[in-house]
Amino acid sequence: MWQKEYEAMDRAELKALQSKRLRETIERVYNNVAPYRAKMVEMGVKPEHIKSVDDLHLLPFTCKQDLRDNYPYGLFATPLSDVVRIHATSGTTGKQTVVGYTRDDLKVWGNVMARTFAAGGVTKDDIAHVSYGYGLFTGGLGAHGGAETIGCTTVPVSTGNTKRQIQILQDFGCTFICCTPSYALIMAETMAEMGVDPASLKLKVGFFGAEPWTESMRRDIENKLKIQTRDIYGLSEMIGPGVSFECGSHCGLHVNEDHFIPEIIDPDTGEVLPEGEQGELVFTCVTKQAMPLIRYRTRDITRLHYEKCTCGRTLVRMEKTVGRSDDMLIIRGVNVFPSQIETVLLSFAEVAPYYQIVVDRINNADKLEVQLELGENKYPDSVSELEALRGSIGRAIESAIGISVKVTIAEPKTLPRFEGKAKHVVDKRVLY
Ligand code: DLL
Repeated sequence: MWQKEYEAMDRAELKALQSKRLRETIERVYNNVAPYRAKMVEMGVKPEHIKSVDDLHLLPFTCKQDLRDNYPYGLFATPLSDVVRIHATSGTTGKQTVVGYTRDDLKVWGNVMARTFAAGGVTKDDIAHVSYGYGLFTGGLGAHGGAETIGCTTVPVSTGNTKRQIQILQDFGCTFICCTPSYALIMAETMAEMGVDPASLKLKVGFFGAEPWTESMRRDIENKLKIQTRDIYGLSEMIGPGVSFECGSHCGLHVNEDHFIPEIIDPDTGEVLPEGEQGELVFTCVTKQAMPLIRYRTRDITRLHYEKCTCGRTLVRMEKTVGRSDDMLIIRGVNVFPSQIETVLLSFAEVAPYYQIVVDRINNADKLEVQLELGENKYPDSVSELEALRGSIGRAIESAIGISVKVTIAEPKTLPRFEGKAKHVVDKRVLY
């Protein structure tokens, strides 16, 4: 599944291919996606102005807000009857960011994920253990599609029940694993508790992503699980996992540029930055049928390197991302915006506008706590009433963001007050 004809393509030929695909995509979105046509008309850009990738800067940006404004299907470029799959991820409010795939899009997805796995040495004789969540999140089904495209025996384990996962690893003889890097560490810890020696497993390599992780976490996972590791990056708005992947040289993640054209911009001005500079990563989909996004602002901060890699690939390499230019938190692989929590809190008449969102990583698992105060005269008289209120706030937050939360009702006037910009998020996680 190493697709040399694309992965090691001469860069001039790659540019010609990207330019052709870009022209076709712009023509399609202009004709089929009203919000894009409106933006282009407003900027005075017509499809015929876009001759090559050098003209990308003429096109409008897309951001999460555009997906929200056109919720759920307003940015689709094909009729819904051609869309065979929907995925979704949290948006900045309670509304999800919805993405769609045609049958061909799923084929492309399977293909880019197959490249990802092949770069880690996977062949059809391997057995995949997929512990990314299956469902609206793209991790589970994305990895699943790639493993099946290669022809691997694919085990759709999904998340949770770590002891059972380890039993499956042992009994089914899985040779590679796909999950978040923090879950890999939880697995290692659980194996130690269960007295399972990782070296006795058939696992050879793991494909970890969906959240930031560092080189020291990599060493830790490799030592504890006795496997090789590969970083995999992606986002639902592009396709899911499969946007970029690491090869054995470990010198950045190769972007599947024949499908996703990257740019680096200054997050404040939107100006395209010169090669090698650090800034916000922006992608344009040039093969997506159902929902081809143009110049999508990922908010992820990184830089790009165009020199050929020692592995032979010519695909550009992006460095591990160093953070985000917005306030999105990634908790246990799930995207959470503080504003989602705030919206829930504000819907309770008893809650005062003083609250803190505390994120920590305890034994490699992300923990989320919301500390709040109640308004004056709003503290109930009985403990049972207080507990009932705490319970309903917790359930409301959980149903808004999809992950569990500990709610703490603090004593009156004990949470910090801010004179300037309020700082509601305390992220104590140390990525070592
Ligand atoms: O997290 C897709 C994915 C699933 C990637 C499984 C890799 C593995 P979203 O839920 O839309 O999609 O979140 C996208 O997650 O903009 C980054 O901020 C972050 N992210 C994803 N992969 C990495 C990574 C999936 N390898 C957002 N390193 C992105 C750092 C990552 N951050």
